[in-house]
Amino acid sequence: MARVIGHVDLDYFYAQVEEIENPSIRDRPVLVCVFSGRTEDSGVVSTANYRAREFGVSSGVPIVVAKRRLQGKDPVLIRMELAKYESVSDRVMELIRSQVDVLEQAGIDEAFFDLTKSARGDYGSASEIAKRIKESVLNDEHLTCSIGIGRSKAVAKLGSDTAKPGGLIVVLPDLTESFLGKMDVIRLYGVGPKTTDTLRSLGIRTVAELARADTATLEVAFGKKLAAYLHAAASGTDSDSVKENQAPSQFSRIITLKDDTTDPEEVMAQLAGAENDLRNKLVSRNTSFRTLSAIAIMTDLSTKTRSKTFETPVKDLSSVRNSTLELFAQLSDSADRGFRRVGIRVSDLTGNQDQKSLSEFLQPS
Ligand code: DCP
Ligand code: CA
Ligand code: CA
Repeated sequence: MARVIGHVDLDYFYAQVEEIENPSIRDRPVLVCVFSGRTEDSGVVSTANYRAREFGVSSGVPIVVAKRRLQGKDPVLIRMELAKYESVSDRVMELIRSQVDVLEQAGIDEAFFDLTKSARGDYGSASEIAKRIKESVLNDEHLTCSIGIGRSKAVAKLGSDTAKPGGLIVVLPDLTESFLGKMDVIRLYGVGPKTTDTLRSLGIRTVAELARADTATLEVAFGKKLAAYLHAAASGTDSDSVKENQAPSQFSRIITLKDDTTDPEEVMAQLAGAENDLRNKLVSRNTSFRTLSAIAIMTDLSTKTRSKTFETPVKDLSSVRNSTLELFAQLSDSADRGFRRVGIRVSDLTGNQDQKSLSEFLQPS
């Protein structure tokens, strides 16, 4: 059966999350910034929406430069809040994971997936599944994304890149060479500026030229392994499979409180959304936990945790809410200052890891 590989990437991710939270900023240039704190404007742009990109403002641009380029354009600058984007990312990944054979997360806003079985090797069916994935991400999270489908990871990634923003590109196996051909080598997955420079020095600029390049020459320049990958990627025959990510050993969610407080009831109320995210994550991964921890980051940025380990694995986080509340009450009793950020962590995970415990293994039922 023909391999059917997909790649999904969310559009202007951090900035899009901010737009969803505050739709009134949609038509203005939106910059998510990492402020380094030395002066008011020191730091860089983490990402920008497409409105801002029209004026040459994108990831990595210093905030001062961005402000100058957007003078008179009414830009919105927002402080980057990673935990928020991670939580959205987790939900999106779970949503997509449920619609594909295998999912391999490759970054906070992107993943490879395999559709070979569910599409039965058929690219028309794969296209339908990809459309449904896009719709579900839009319906459930209000986010737009771009998807590429092709016969290898490198082709799928180039597809989503080319489809951006908001598109879907299906590269039929027979059309792979013509799709890849004229592209600049720097656009290939895994090819950075350094590799590009070396390729240029060898007179190789396009993917087609790389596909035709002499193997021995590439091996001298890059070594056997990278040379083989480059050659395969350029001809769309890279054979690396989509691998489910390693099962993590813990999950956590941390939020910033609206006001510094140590009131456990108030903390629990503000944590409700995060707690629900964590609960759903465990459910969708069919994972239970034995250890529950409450985390508090104080106003002086020191961190304190209190943990409780249950006799038997817990499936539903909401069923132990009293314990979570109790742990925050303990943290509150010992606190000599307010909490700024709070979180819940679950660890000692079991289930869905496809790994039996040693005792189960030794005593087959
Ligand atoms: N990011 C960052 N610094 C960078 C590049 C990216 O902090 N130099 C963060 C912010 C992005 C996120 O990672 O929102 C995802 O990166 P992408 O490269 O996928 O870029 P975007 O999603 O922002 O935009 P695009 O629509 O081009 O995918
Ligand atoms: Ca992206
Ligand atoms: Ca990305």
